[in-house]
Amino acid sequence: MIIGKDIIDQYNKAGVENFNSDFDFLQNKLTRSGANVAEIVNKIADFQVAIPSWALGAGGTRFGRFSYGGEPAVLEQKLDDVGLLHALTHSAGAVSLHIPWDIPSDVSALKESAKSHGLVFDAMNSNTFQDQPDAKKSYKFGSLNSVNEDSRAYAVEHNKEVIRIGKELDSKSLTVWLADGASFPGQLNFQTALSNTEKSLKEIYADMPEDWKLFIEYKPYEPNFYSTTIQDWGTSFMLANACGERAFTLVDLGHHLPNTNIEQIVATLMYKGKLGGFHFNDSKYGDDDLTVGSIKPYALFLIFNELVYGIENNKNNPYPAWMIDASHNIKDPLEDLLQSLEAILIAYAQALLVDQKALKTAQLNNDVVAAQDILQNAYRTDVRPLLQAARLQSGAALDPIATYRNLKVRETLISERGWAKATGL
Ligand code: PSV
Ligand code: MN
Repeated sequence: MIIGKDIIDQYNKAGVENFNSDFDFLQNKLTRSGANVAEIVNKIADFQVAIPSWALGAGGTRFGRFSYGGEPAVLEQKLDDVGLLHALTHSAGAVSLHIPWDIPSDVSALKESAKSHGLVFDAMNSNTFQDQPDAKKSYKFGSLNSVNEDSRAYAVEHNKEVIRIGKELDSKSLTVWLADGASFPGQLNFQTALSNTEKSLKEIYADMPEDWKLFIEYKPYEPNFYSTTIQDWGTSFMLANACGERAFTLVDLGHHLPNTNIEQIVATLMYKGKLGGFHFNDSKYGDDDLTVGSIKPYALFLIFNELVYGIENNKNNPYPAWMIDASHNIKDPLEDLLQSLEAILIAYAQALLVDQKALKTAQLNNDVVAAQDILQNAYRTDVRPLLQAARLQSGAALDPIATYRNLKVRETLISERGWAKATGL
C-alpha cells in the first residue's frame, strides 16, 4: 500500500480551518515572547527519526507475543511500512536494519525501494545476543566478551559482515549492543570480560570505513541479571575512547535504573563530544519498550532540553543519530510508532521554546524559581500546532493517526498480507 500526497492533501482539507486558527493563536503568543516561529517550524520539519526494522511487527514480552494482522513478512514490506509512516509524518525518513533478522536478498532493489519512499539507511545493528539456527559457535556465555576464543572471533566476524552489508546500503554507522554478562556471581571474571570486549570492539572499529561511526550501547541488566559487561554510560564511554574518535556512546532511554538522571548523562557525553546515538522509548520500571512519552513526558522534555543545548552550543559533538527502539505487544505497531514520533517532536519543539538567554541569566543569579518557570513555561506550551505546520509544509498529514484510520491502512495491509509473523524477536 502506498499513500500518495494527493490523498493526504484531500484528508488535510477537513482540518485546515481549525489548524489555521490554532496556529495563529500560538504564533502570536510565541512571537510576542520573542520566538522565531518560522525557524522553529523548519527545525521540526527537518528532524528525522530512524525506524528499526524490528518495530514494525507486534512486539512481545518473555511471556509471549500476540501477532498482529498485516505484519510485514519480508524486509521489502518493512520498508513499505516505514514508507507509510514517512508519508503520513515526513519525520521517519530513515530505517535501521537488524542483521541477521533482515539480510537484504536484492540490495539494488531494496535501495531503489528506499529511494522511492524517500528513506535512507541509518545505523546497522549487529546481533550477537541470539544463536541463529545455522550458528557455528554459541553466544550462550557471551560474544565479544567471551572466554571462548572461537565464539569471540565468530562475533567479531559477524560485526564485520554487518559492516559489509551496511556499506552496500550506504549506511554510515554500526550500533553494537551486547547482552554479554553473567547471571550469577563468580560466573565471569569482570576484568577479563572487559578486556576481551575492548579487544573485540577495537577489531570491529578497525574494520569500519573511514566515514563510519561506531555506537556502543549500554544496558544495566537483562537478559543477564547479575552483571552486564557494558552496563552503563561510563563503561561505554571508556570503550569508545579506547576505540578512537569515531566511536561513541549510544543512549537508550530504557537502559537505565529507575530515576537515573538521563538528561545529565546526555549533557556529560555531549560535553566530551561522545554522544553518538539515541534510542527512544518509555518505561516505568526497566526496558519496558513502551511508546515514547507515554509515561514520563517531562523527563523526555528535560532530555531534549540538554540535546538542543548541546546541538546548538557544543559543535564538538556530532549530530546524534535518532532511532525509536520501542514496540509493545498490544497496540497496532504503526499507530504505536506514529504516537512515538509525535511525542519525540513535541518534546523537541518544547525544548526549542526554552528561552536560553533568560535561563542563563536566572542561573547566573541563582534564581532557582525563575529557572524552573522558564523550563516549565516551555513544557506547558501546547506545541502541537507547530508540528502540524511542519507536516503541512512538508506535504504530510495534519493528523497522522486519524488519516491512517480513515484510510483503513491496517485493514488494507491485512487483506494484502494476511497474518504472517514479522521476523525479529
Ligand atoms: C536491547 O535491549 C536493544 O535496546 C538493542 O538496541 C537491540 O538492538 C534492540 O533493543 C532490539 O533487541
Ligand atoms: Mn536500544
